Amino acid sequence: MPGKEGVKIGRKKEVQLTERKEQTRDEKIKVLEDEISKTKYNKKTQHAIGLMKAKLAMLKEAAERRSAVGKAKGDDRFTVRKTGDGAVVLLGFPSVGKSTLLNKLTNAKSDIAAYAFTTLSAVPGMMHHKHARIQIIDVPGVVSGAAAGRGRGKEVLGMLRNADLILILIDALFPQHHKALLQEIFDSGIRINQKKPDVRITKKERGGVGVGTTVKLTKIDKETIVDVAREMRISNADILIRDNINIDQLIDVIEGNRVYTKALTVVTKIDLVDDKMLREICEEVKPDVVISAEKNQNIDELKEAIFNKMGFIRIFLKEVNKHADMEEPMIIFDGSTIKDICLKLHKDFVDKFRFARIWGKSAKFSGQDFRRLDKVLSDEDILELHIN
Ligand SMILES: Nc1nc2c(ncn2[C@@H]2O[C@H](COP(=O)(O)OP(=O)(O)OP(=O)(O)O)[C@@H](O)[C@H]2O)c(=O)[nH]1
Ligand SMILES: [Mg+2]
Repeated sequence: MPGKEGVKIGRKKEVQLTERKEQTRDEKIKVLEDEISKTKYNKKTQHAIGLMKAKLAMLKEAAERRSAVGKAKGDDRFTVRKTGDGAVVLLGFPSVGKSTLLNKLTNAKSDIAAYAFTTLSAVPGMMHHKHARIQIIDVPGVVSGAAAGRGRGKEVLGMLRNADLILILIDALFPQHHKALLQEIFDSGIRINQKKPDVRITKKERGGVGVGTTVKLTKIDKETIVDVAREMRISNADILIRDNINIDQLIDVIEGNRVYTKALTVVTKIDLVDDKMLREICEEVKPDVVISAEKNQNIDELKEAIFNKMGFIRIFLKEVNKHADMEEPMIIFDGSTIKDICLKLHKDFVDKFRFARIWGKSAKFSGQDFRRLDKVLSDEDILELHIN
């Protein structure tokens, strides 16, 4: 039957064509990446770099959309219920010592072995430090190309999106892994230790792209902003910029799905190197803490660093006509409001809230009344909630 044959040939061709299209996209990405890394950034090259980065972002987004098609979502092994005052994810190459560290920081018992990919799912444990309960989550190791889907890369990097803090673990014997890990984090749309840039884009029907600024822009000029926006299919919009942003930050804002998370860099297995080597590694990696989980070196320092980086404040709760409980503070993120405390105590408290009385830095005088749930609290405030 000639008809059927025709369909068959047609399909084959179609497959070949898609493969070819795939290749050309990858090739284009490679060419752009090479070109960007070769081009030195200055006032003259800024516009060209901006356009290349915008093109690259669009190509990567298209590749991402393609690879997401038909992928099973919501793998149970990577679903961890968030509990405690904050969550930390341990990120590193296979065998860097993630599970060994989890077991040292918490009461968890994650499998440890000398071969790669021992851990195959997300394993949570609870760390207790200075009244805070911090959830630590061990995950499988990632490798280069994780963000593009290698190994369980997508699932692991996806977990980072919900973390309050990422621990970037580098094996003392492989400091070169640091750069590769940072690249994977960046490629999965996570920005570490960066403030979300204050840029507002309001799309409109016509009139082209208008740029307004409240600060002096020194890293990108208006022409580049307009052309990067156009390249990323924004042809009519008002862009209001309140931070001295660079090209990457502009692209982040236009793409929109970025996550801004804190991170600490930790060198592991320092018992395997001598002092001189360790100094060289620190020079290269600039870690926040260096540890040996196996030899119990600097584990308390790491706990302290995690606690500090989380940016917690302590709130002492007081019942009406009683003294405040100054022994056990509530631990909550800096910038939290009365509402956040209510939510943490009981879900009904928000609806039943009448007012709160505060002693401490947030109050102008001792025992000041606040009727607004969005009142921001300070470290060591004493809070008396009046609930219906
Ligand atoms: N010398 C030394 N070895 C360590 C240290 N921490 C872990 N190891 C060893 O390194 C190997 C891997 O440790 P794991 O904790 O399983 O590493 P992991 O990062 O969880 O590995 P995956 O789950 O496979 O990604 C084991 O043989 C551990 O005993 C350390 O501080 N010093
Ligand atoms: Mg492990």
